[in-house]
Amino acid sequence: ARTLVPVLGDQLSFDLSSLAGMSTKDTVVLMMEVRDETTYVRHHKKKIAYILSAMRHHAKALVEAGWSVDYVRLDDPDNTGSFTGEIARALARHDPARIVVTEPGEWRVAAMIESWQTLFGLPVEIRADSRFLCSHREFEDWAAGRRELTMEFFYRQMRRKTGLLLDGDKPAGGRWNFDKDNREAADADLFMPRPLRFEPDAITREVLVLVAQRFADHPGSLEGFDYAVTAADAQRQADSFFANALPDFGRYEDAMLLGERFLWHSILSPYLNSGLLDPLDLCRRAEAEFRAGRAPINSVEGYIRQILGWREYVRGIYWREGPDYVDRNFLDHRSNLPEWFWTGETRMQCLREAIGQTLATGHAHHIQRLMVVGNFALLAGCDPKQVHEWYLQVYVDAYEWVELPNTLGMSQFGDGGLLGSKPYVASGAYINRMSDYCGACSYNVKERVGSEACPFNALYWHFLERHRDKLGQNHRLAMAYRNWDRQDRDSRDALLEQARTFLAGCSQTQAGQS
Ligand code: FAD
Ligand code: DLZ
Ligand code: SF4
Repeated sequence: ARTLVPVLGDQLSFDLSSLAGMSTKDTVVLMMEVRDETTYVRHHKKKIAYILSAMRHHAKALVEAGWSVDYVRLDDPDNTGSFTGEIARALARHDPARIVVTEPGEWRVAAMIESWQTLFGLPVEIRADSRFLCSHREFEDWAAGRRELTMEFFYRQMRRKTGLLLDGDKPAGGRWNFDKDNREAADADLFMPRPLRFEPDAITREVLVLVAQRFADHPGSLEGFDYAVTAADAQRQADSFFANALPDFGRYEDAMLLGERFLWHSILSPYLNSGLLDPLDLCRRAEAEFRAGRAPINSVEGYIRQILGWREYVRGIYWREGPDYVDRNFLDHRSNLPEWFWTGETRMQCLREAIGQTLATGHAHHIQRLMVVGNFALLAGCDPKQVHEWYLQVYVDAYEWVELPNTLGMSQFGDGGLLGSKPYVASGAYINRMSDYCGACSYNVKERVGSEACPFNALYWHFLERHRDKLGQNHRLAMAYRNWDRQDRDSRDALLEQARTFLAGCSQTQAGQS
């Protein structure tokens, strides 16, 4: 009997659990470009182009490997615009005996898939996503009974489970974590590694035209589209990272430089999250670089920790916390995002860089997301759900399972500190230490009050003061509160007034949301 296997846009892997053990003879793979997925938030144009082009290339590769693929295009006149509508049409075309599908990456789609069995009256088998290294059950077992879900302990368990960077039962290099060695600022360097760029082929060019026509009102630009859209090209990008950037990845992991979008980062997250690359494979390759003496332990351990630790951990949190995690707002933040989140047009050079680059390319690296954009939104008291929707829209690597815990949890403290014991807030001094942005800014990072003063400075103290009831007892903030309380009343009043004036002037409209 025939089986219908829907393959979603972030399931572009050959070793997908839904295809395991299936015969190419009795299986129809269904791939669906649908309006609802392109608009449940107004995704960045490059994100839509990347996903549709990668889907079309993957369908071609599946056909070449002998699978029967039924591919529904966005501009198909009968396209119903939703996964459920397209399943209904596919059932009429193929009359299968059952549906087998790999679990999706978000609650919204999971609910849809769970409705199919009753709705269509045929068996629907939902398989675990074996591309992740930690199952839901395993995460639950790890989390059960713990007071704090500390990533570091989860990560050590994952190291033991996979055997990555272990010498016997000891961590390679003598420590589990080399983060202390990874906080250097970088100087502009002509010999900085550059990621590969991929020229759009005929399939991508056709998608670019479609996206330009249909999604003209979505944020971001299509200009200079250079993402890899096939597994082979994504592998080439990975090869280039391991050969050129991994050795200094750790050292400069938190650094930021004007005009430099990539630094020593891998820029592989879009490919990992949509299935073109495999996380365990990347971790093993990184370890091989260390074992061969080509990359130091601080870089390799740091890189593996991001994938084996953070990536798996945030996914565990997402599914454990449930569909209403998105509504948490521990600090009761209510402000709208400033309008310039959709243009990058602000006097603050650091935000201009991070947001400008994001709108141009659909990518920013971790410290830009956390300590520039996220830090600002948190200090300014922006509604964490709006912040979440912005991140989900603008980053090419953003799917809810990974984006939401990072944004609402880690960055905005919306869950009250599930992922980190204190909010990630910092004054201008941190940004100045880790970047060369402030030298190019018309604000003065050393000033605290007045029209030239860096807004982060007053906002930082304003944040602490307004949340004293919720954060005043947090021992990791004790020093910050002591520093605040030591300042004389006039200075404190001036700082609070400075912050209030800035916040009032921040154009608090909700552009881009309509
Ligand atoms: P590298 O610096 O080269 O890191 C290696 C890999 O580790 C990445 O490719 C990624 O797969 C993984 N990784 C690193 N940090 C994290 C993390 N915190 N959570 C999960 N995986 C991690 N990452 C996403 O993949 N999608 C998102 O939507 C996303 N949203 C974020 C939102 C905020 C507010 C913050 C602070 C971080 C977010 N991240 C997200 C994590 C991180 O910023 C990106 O994974 C990283 O910038 C991707 O670039 P890269 O591939 O060059 O990463
Ligand atoms: C993000 C996205 C977009 C923009 N478009 C599609 C699409 O047309 N078809 C599809 O199958 N998937 C798309 N996706 C990815 C899905 O939204 C993703 O599979 C869900 O978020 C579940 O993880
Ligand atoms: Fe950003 Fe302040 Fe530095 Fe300007 S001075 S770049 S606003 S941290």
